[in-house]
Amino acid sequence: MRGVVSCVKHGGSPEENVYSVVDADSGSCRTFKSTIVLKEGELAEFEPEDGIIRTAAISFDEKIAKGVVDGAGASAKRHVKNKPYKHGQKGLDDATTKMWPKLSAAARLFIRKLLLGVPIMIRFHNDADGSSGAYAVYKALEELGAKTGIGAAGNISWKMHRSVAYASDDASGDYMLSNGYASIEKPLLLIIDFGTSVESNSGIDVVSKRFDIIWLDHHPLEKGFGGFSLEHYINPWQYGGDSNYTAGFLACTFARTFSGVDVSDLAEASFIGDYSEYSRPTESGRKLSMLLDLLTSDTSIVTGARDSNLSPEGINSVVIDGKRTEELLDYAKNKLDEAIAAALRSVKMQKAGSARIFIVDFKDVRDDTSRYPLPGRFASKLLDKVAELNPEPCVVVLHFNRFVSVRVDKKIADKTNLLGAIREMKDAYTNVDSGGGHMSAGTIKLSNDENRNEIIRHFVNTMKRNLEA
Ligand SMILES: [Mn+2]
Repeated sequence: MRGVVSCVKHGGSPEENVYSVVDADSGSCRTFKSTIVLKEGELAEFEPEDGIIRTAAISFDEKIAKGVVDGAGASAKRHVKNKPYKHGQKGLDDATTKMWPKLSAAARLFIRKLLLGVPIMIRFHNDADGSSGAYAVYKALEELGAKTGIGAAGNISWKMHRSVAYASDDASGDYMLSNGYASIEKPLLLIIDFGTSVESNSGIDVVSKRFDIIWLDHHPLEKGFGGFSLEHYINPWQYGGDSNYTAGFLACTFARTFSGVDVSDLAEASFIGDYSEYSRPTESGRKLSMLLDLLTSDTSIVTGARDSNLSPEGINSVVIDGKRTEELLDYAKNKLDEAIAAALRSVKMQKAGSARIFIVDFKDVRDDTSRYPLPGRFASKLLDKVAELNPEPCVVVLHFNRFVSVRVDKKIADKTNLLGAIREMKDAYTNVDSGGGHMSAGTIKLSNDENRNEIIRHFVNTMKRNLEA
């Protein structure tokens, strides 16, 4: 049979190369080893049932190569649904309908890359929201593969991302990874649930020519962010929605453009994880959210190693094991209860107009032997707790080494103007080097901690001034 080499994954030596070959007649993509060295775009003869290419009439036929790419494009189109998915909540569905042309265009690109065996890199934020989105895409791909065989030869890599910015280091890593491949089309980068901070601009600069990029996000639109100029940048804020339309839900919707897989629990897990007003908690959604929160905080539970990468496959291995899941949920609950009790013992409170600001040093909360809970997400849970105990609207400021995490009761989010206060700190101090987030959740990161206490004091006073105005 005859096919076009669509992607070469370079091994340590040429014999270890893995070739993705698209059958010129059927359009299906498979991987082969080869006894001769081939280049992307070349025609190869191969035996259908053999995993090795031995005889290859190597040539380059532009017409056949173009036919293969066009065929993948046409096939991708057939796999993407025209009719917008409906969740049954107006705010969500209105935004989904407006976004659908963008989402389905992105999905057509995604499926085409998949059909061609071109490298796909998927980065997702390491929280319940980002990981539920990645897991939904994973499940959709599994279903698509089982039904059609598409993606079996996929060069897909997953990377859990521990920050809200796509820094130039991250981009260099992706760039280097892509150097391990040669393909007839650009590789694809899919980003799920990163922020819109300008700190990502340098990373975007590094990869924007090298990759086609699909960027699914739901953070407020920050001025100067370079991601907006990407062709496949999709954010509900641009379509009448807001942060309550979670990135996890957006990725679930993206997955639904080409798959009928049931990801409703994952959508709910993302709503719970990001405190979305669209949350209609179910028992299974609640459990999944807590489990994803735990696994993305402490990867050693899945991989055995701290700070290691976590893939949706790893998440899936736990989710399908009911007994292990229950044990882990108990463990998470105990850890969280201990941390809340410790925080309530050490918290400092300040009055700010009719609101209250609670300041906590995370060192008093969790020891360093464990990764769970992580400070940012713990700040959200602590806000829930202090809101339960206080009739006044509350703000939580939690600091941990060079990080300051803030959570604000939604009722006073406008008045607190958290994002404005963060910007003020950036302007006032040279060592405040990243920060941002949502109106009711944000983080400041310091490049060094020489004037840490002064910055925290100034920051709290700024929010206090806003609240008292
Ligand atoms: Mn999110």
